[in-house]
Amino acid sequence: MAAAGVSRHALARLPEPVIQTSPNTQTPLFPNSGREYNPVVTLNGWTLPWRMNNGVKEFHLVAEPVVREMAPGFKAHLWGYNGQSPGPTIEVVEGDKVRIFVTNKLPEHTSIHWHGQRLPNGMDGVAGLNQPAIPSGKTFVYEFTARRPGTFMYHPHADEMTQMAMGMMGFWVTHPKEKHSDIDEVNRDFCFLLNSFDIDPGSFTPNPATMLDFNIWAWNSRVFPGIDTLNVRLNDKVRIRVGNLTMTNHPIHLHGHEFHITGTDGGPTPKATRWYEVTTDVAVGQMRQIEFLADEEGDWAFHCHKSHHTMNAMGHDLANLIGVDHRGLAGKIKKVIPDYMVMGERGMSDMTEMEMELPKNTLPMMTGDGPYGSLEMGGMFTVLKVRKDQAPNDYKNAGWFKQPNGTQAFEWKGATPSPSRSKDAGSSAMKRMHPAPEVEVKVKKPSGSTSHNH
Ligand SMILES: [Cu+2]
Repeated sequence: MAAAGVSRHALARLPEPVIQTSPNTQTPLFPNSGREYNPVVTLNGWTLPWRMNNGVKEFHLVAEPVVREMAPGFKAHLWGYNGQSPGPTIEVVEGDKVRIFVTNKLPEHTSIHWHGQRLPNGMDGVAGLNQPAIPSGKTFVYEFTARRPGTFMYHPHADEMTQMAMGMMGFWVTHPKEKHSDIDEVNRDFCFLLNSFDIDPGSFTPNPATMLDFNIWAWNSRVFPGIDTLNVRLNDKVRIRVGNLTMTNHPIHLHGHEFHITGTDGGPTPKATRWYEVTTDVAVGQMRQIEFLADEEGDWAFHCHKSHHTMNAMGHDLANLIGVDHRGLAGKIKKVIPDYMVMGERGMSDMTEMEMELPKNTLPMMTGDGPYGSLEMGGMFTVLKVRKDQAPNDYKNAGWFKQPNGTQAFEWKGATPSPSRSKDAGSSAMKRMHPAPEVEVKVKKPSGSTSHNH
């Protein structure tokens, strides 16, 4: 059994599981036993407390159905650990002996794989390969030593497609036991997982059979405007750790600063191999650690660069009506088909103005008000807030940044001469062999939303 090596004494003293009910970012958990380290801050999450038992750090994870508030007004029925999806972050120190009790309160069997860790083969958590699956109602024990420092995650390796589609995952950080030449000390250390769901507008439970066509793009099972901001002090050294448990890649992009990739789930990157980036792609099953000096004050966007990943649930196959005047049409169609939705003729920002009635428990596709209007964002988007008066270890949101006079884009009130355009650019460089007739591409006429044409 996977419990091999665990004494009956230890099993008899199962630690009380700690359950979290809040989806808010919790203050960092400073260690009150074991070795010292600088704790991480889990975005819209928390770190699991432990107890020491004869020199072993003991944790208790409970796999169970949870209700996760993904943003105010939008709750999802997910599976997770200890009351939340994702589960709590586990933080240990390199060399720590760790014992994790896993209680299965799901309606089906499960297991936990400790992604990226060096450990005995029987602790790797692949059900059927390394251990029998943990049946519903049973508790298994995993024991290993956290052998290398770094950024890791955990997730089931039993009915994976269902269980990850339902939100079962968590973060793991192993802090270095001593100064490490490739691991710098930082002032702020954030972490979160990228996850995705397929939740039909108006419903609560993800479709676990979905393979690629997800419609909710989340960070730690939260979507903008529900994702907390990253609040830092001017000139803080900041680390952000990101893991990808969705089924596609995410180019994560930070505004206003350049960062180094200082580590992956394979360990810290040697300093000589680092170069500056402002976007880093996090592939499926990968983790990336980015680090930068927050030396520019302001509210800086931080998001996935796939533009449909910064949107919330939308009906699929929307008719493209850009350039088509459908004023008055949507209202008439909505009398017949109440949830009729069209892409606006001037782009999708129309839709945020249309104030369409949405099914219950559905967020608008693009939302979130800023100091200057709608941000027209959803999904994988939040803000890095750099402030000179943010106190050390204060993670509170300081509100909107007030740009100093003369440092903000403004409306030009002077004359606007029409731009001169080159009439034959291109044709002089490469002449057409057979002159083609001028063709204008026709836009599709409104024929009803194809997802609702029943
Ligand atoms: Cu993305």
